[in-house]
Amino acid sequence: MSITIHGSALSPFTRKVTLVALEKNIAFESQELNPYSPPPNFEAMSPLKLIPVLQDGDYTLNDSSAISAYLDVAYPGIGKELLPKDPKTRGYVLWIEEYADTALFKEISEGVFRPTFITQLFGKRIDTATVQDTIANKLPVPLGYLETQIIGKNFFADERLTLADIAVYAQLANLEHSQQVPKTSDYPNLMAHFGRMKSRGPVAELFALETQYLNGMLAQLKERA
Ligand SMILES: N[C@@H](CCC(=O)N[C@@H](CS)C(=O)NCC(=O)O)C(=O)O
Repeated sequence: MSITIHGSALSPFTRKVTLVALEKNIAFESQELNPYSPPPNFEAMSPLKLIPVLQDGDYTLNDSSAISAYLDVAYPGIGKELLPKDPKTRGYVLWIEEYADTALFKEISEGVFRPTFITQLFGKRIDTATVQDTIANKLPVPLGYLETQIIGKNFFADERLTLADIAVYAQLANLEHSQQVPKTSDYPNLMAHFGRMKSRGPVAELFALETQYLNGMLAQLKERA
């Protein structure tokens, strides 16, 4: 079977499933799919017209949470289990994943990443006012909540890497690409967790590739200007 992850390097949900595959040592290839200039068959492939999309042989699956859960059980022997079996721990991991996918994604994507980069793709200027308002007034809410959840722990659950850690990192990485990493003094435990995630081999390698992709995109925009 060959596995393909269709998505885009700077999409946090693509990053989440890519890291799940990397951390579990599952062989896969990445296929660039830009949802803003999609292929003609995109809706058939992704009914919500969102990335990522997983292709495992003739099996197609949408949604990063569904894909992560699928990979965790479809390839059990290969790497570590990212969704714990204990019901309460598993429930908590899924909650933190959902919180990151919803609350962090909303503020980071709409309030920081899009106004910084996606606007430029559409020929508009960086929307500094939105970025500043998000950083000062909106982002502190989810960051503050996650800080309370990681105090005194190395990982969100089970004293080991789970999907919760990957999901939170996957969103926070776009703050780093936007050069808007929160101050360590404001969120010491969450930022320490972010630092530990960044120092993992697969995470660091992927971040380097993402940076290359972003630099290429910015160089193209400069040429166009
Ligand atoms: N719940 C979905 C969310 C996926 C999502 O929002 N993907 C974004 C990219 S990060 C997208 O495809 N956006 C395209 C659009 O909004 O048109 C998941 O977890 O996969």
